[in-house]
Amino acid sequence: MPPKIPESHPRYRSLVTREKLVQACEEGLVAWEGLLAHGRGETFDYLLGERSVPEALHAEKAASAHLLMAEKAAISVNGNVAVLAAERIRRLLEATGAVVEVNLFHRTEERVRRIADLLTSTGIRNVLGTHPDAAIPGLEHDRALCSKEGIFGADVVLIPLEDGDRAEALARMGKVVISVDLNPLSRTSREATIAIVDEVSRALDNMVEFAEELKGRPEAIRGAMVGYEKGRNLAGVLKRIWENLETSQQ
Ligand code: PTJ
Repeated sequence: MPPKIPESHPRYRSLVTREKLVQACEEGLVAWEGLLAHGRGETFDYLLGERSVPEALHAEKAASAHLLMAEKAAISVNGNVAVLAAERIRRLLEATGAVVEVNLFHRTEERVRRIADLLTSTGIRNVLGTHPDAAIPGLEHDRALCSKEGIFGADVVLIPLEDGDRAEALARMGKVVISVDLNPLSRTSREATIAIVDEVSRALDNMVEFAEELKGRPEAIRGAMVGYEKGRNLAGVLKRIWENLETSQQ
């Protein structure tokens, strides 16, 4: 058993999240590399003040609008996302009508099955990814594997905590690619159509709220879609980081 973290610790939530991921690694749900990815994410979250900045909310609203307007939307889930936000994924699926697919960078059949089981345990039906029948063109290796019914056939894909290479390959397929990545400089953020720079749990909570607010309101949906401009949005995020660093020196 890991040592119990006292609730009085000022970084209690962050420490509990770390413990959760370490334990999930030991149980074979999260890849060990997922811990490195989490550490990188935490750094950027510090720099952003550990909150959903206005640019993130703007991108999240646009993303929810795209998910609602999609002919077929798919949400890609990896080890980190399943452990941090399985329940939120379920709520977003219900709010948008998207499908979910387990899609791993460090793919093993065992881990795909465990993650699918975790998603199913939240009440999600039809978790895709356990029987891939297609491959993302231009990617070597098992990380290209996906399902026709899910990511391969979707016109809009949500890819939280994605590798840049795969984000680029999905964009090349002509899909609307929505990333969630705390690093505004990552290749994933650069390659996505909509780049959400926010912590994944907060981002999904906000997206559920926006989807519920926008549902059945085509004018508002269109407004959210056209009101987003990625370059301007990412520049705003970087400016905010810069300003936070400057004020922390005072
Ligand atoms: O489960 P697998 O095998 O599919 O592997 C998943 C990881 C995340 C290990 C894999 O996709 C990977 O190596 O990703 P990268 O290339 O390290 O990118 C992950 C990105 O997510 C980094 O840019 C981090 O800043 C960001 N990130 C990490 N934790 C969070 C995050 N963004 C939002 N919320 C987080 N909690």
